[in-house]
Order: sequence, then structure tokens, then C-alpha cells
Amino acid sequence: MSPAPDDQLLDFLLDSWDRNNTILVNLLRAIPAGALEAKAMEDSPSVAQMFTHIHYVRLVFVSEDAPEFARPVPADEWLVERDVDRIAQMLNESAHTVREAVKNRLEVGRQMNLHYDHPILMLQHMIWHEGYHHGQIKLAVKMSGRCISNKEAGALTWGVWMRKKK
Ligand code: NI
Repeated sequence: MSPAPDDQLLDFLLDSWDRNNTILVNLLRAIPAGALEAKAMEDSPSVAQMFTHIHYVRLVFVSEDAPEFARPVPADEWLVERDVDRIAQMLNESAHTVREAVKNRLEVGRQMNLHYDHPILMLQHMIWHEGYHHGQIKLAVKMSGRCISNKEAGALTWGVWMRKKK
């Protein structure tokens, strides 16, 4: 396949955002039983709290930068939530919200309201932020004595970036 012409770049950009969320939800569902409460250090957020923080950050930035797409921002940035299905639902919803906000600003050629030199930078910021916490989550799980094997994690995470669909 030849690299995308310009009119397909938006689709590939949004696909990268979808893959990022797929990876995050895959990681969530691979967390061993009991490890949602794991912390890297005593005063660190728990694994569950890092997931809910990611959801919160997405919604805060949309509310500040593209408020017409805003959804209610949770009152607690580091919500303690023990229901994996509920966290997955939150992440899927906020990923969709970010996607719609960025897609619209790109299509209408409008800057974000508060941050970023270009709407694409919101996606890059979120992907970077979530990769940062992804590593922290895996470390917290490991330090709790539980383990997600490299083989298991690889297919659910790195493979989602690299596997060719076509
Ligand atoms: Ni953070």
C-alpha cells in the first residue's frame, strides 16, 4: 500500500487515536484480579485511579478547548471505581468525545479555544499522556506481585499499533 494522500491523513490520524484507546481498554481488561487497587508507591494513585484520571483529563481538555463537545466532567479526578466494565465504558465514551472534537475542528478549520497550536496536538498530547500512565499502571501491577506477561501484553498493546489490517 502506498502512503496515504492528504485526504486520507485525517482517517489515519483518527485511527491512531482509536488504536490508542483500544490498547488502553485492552490493558484494563488484562489487569489481574485484585490488582485494580495496586499502587507503585504508598502515596501513588491506584491502577483504577490512573484509568479514571485519563478519562477525566480527556473530558477536561475537551471542555476547555472545544466546549461544544463537552460532556459532564467527573467531580473526582482520581475516582476509585472497581467495576472494570464501567471504567471501560467511561474510556470508550471519552475517547469518542475527544475524537469528535478534534475531527470537527480539523474539518471546519478552527483552532482549539485554549491550548495547542493545532487541533492535532490535542490527540498527540492525549496519546503521550496515556502512554505515560500505561507504563505506570504496568509498574504498579508488577510491584503488587502480580504479572501481565510480555507475551500477553505485547499482543494487546504494541501489536495493536503495528499489525497491518490490509
Ligand atoms: Ni496524568
